[in-house]
Amino acid sequence: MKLSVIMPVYNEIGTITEIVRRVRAVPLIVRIGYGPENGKSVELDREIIIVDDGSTDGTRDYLRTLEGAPDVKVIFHEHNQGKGAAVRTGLQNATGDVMLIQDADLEYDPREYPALLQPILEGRTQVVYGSRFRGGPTKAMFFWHMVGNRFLTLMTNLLFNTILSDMETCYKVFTREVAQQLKLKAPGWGFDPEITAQILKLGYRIYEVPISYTGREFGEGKKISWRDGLTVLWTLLRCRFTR
Ligand SMILES: Nc1nc2c(ncn2[C@@H]2O[C@H](COP(=O)(O)OP(=O)(O)OP(=O)(O)O)[C@@H](O)[C@H]2O)c(=O)[nH]1
Ligand SMILES: [Mg+2]
Repeated sequence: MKLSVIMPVYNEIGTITEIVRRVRAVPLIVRIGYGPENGKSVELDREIIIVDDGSTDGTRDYLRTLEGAPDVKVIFHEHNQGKGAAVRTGLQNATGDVMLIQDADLEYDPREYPALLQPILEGRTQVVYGSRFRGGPTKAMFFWHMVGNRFLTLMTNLLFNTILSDMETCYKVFTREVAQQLKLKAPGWGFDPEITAQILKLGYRIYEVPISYTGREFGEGKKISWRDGLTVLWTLLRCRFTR
């Protein structure tokens, strides 16, 4: 069984080397099942699909040094298109049985992959989201970001009759079967609401696993702003009320 880590990257020269190191370093050993010795361990193969979204800060030079590595596939977008477009390119090139989205900053911790994979490998679900709001250790960040996050997740729950705690999380993990049914088109920040809406409309229930979160400061490259929240809200409504 193989995991495809899909990594969208745009101007992340400060973190790209370290995140690639961390993704490569984490053992993909997952404990599953009950049984006499508390189940068995399954080890997954991995491929890392890195999609550079038109970076201009030197990220591309580093990524070129990875070309030819057996575990990494690097794809370069000619121009910046947005996270959604980068993830879509990644999914088109992924060959794994399970897909996992990994941002190229250091806000999320790859050591949590086994916990995220376990419900899928045990056959309990086809989709897992890592939630920053289910009791994991998290760095306390900005008040208004929390309000925005809660509001957008609440809207998702209202529109699609579910009880997610973190729709906007980067850690979205799903099987190839789910990936093949997605028809993603939002190029930018519409990615998270669009994929969530499509998954829920297909009838899948999302399984949430608590994760840690080490948010970065604006000085460290944080780019999200309140305007992006409007894109998310609009995407939720579009996906709910159109086909
Ligand atoms: N901001 C931005 N990120 C992109 C784009 N294309 C790909 N990405 C990548 O998408 C991932 C998410 O972007 P982030 O800027 O970290 O988004 P976020 O975590 O919601 O917000 P901040 O970390 O607060 O900026 C990162 O790996 C980016 O490098 C793009 O056009 N703009
Ligand atoms: Mg980030």
